[in-house]
Amino acid sequence: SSTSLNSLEKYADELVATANAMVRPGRGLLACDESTGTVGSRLESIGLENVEENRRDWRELLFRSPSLGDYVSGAILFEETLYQNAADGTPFVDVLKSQGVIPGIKVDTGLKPLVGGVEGETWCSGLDGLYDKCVLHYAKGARFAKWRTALRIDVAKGCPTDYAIDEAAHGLSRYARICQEAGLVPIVEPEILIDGDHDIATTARIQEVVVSRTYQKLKEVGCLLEGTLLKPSMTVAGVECSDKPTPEDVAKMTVQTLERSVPCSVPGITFLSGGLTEEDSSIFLNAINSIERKGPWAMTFSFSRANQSSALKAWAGKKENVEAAQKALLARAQANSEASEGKYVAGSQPSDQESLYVKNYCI
Ligand code: 5MM
Repeated sequence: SSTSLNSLEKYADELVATANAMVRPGRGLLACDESTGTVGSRLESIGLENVEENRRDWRELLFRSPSLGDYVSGAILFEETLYQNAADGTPFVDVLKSQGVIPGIKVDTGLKPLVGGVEGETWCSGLDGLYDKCVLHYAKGARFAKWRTALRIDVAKGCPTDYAIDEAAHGLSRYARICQEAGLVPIVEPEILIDGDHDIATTARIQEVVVSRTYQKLKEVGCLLEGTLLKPSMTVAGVECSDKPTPEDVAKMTVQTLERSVPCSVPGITFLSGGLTEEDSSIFLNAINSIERKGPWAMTFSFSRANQSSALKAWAGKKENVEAAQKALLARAQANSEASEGKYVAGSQPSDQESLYVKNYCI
């Protein structure tokens, strides 16, 4: 490989400009980088077969939503989608660019069992050949990348183990540095799964360690933090915890956790939705942006399920429903855009109230 370890200067200005453009006011990210299996279960839920044409039609519906760029600055794509064309032959990259949406690419190759950890712990794969793939993705038009690693909380079993946290931080830092060498802004995603009955204070305590360790490693490998983004989970209680925090509790604990662990050189924090409902995701994001804080970063959305769920149902795989589905997507995109500025009025946009929680969302 032609990787040079000292070539960050080549892309430094561009990385910083891209990262800042992605979190400019009122904008967030549409995560639609479901791997083939995951998008397949979404399509199957509306009675469609998991074939390339259906995956293309679904993504085309999303990308052609009128004025998507008013709310969305970037779309995270699976590799198939980055290199795919719309039905009329227009490359998806061009469809997105014409909407003012920056194409991005999921470059991790999935979670694997962490041998030596506690049963159920995982590590994130994808470093092999990563630099050369990033060079190709950049040439195709991608300007940022994503790598999701997931940690579970199970206090009785000692999870996450130190080993799992170290491995997560190590993988994220190596990925981030490699992406920057190739001109892609790395989105650093250490997800804390919501599975479990732990309280919000436990999540906060563990997340603070995970995020702090991640930045320690990012600094060790010489990442340009101004050209990175963080994609964390919001600091919530486990899904089975009987003590449900209010949106104000979530906002307070999320901001406190991130203020204790994220350097101020990072331009933005783009939250995942992690199984929260569409409306809760927007309400929590709005609360986060409504309280006083010291942290200087933009705090916005990078939701997958909480951006797409009602749109998918409205579509139901039928041509005549495309417009209704696009309206549903734009409703949530607008809600989340408003929430990113602390201006969302709960219930002012339609949502499906269904739980989007998927047990053990890490395989
Ligand atoms: C869209 O799903 C992404 C890829 O997952 P798979 O490789 O398992 O298909 C996932 O990384 C997603 O971007 C994040 O989990 C955020 O999505 P949510 O639904 O939690 O907002």
